[in-house]
Amino acid sequence: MLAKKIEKALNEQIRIEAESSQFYLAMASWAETEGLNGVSQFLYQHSDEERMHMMKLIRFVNERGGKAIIPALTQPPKTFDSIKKVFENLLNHETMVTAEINKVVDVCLSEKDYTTHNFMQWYVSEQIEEEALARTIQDKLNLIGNDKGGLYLFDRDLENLQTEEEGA
Ligand code: OFO
Repeated sequence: MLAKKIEKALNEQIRIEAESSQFYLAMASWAETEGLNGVSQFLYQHSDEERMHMMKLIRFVNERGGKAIIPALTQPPKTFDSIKKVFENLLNHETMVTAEINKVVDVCLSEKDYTTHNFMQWYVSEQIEEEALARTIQDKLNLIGNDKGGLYLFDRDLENLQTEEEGA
């Protein structure tokens, strides 16, 4: 049985993953309307991954005798200033998510819930990867600056990345 504190922390994390999914969905849709197909595919997939993160938590809470709460969603931004801004937002968002995951891990330790602590390790590793990827993309965009040709290639690279992953 989950302690109330743990259940609360996990439900908060469910909300955060749902918000992440919505946020990236808004970015993906905006990028698509800007003709950035590679970027939008990347972000659509990222949005799907966040939904999967939320689902894993929902299933865990319910399996452990708690009650998962399906959250209301806030409206994400409708437009973004630039592709650079999109990925800045993404990195900042992931940094915030990492801090939130760490808070859940802290609660697990203080409540001595080693099962949930073990379950949360998947999220700890996932955040390392997500932050690293977001930083790599940020570095690329900094190199490109305002070069339109560079942005074109960047978009194509992200498109190819998706195709490779789908083929893998
Ligand atoms: Fe769920 O990992 Fe990103 O936010």
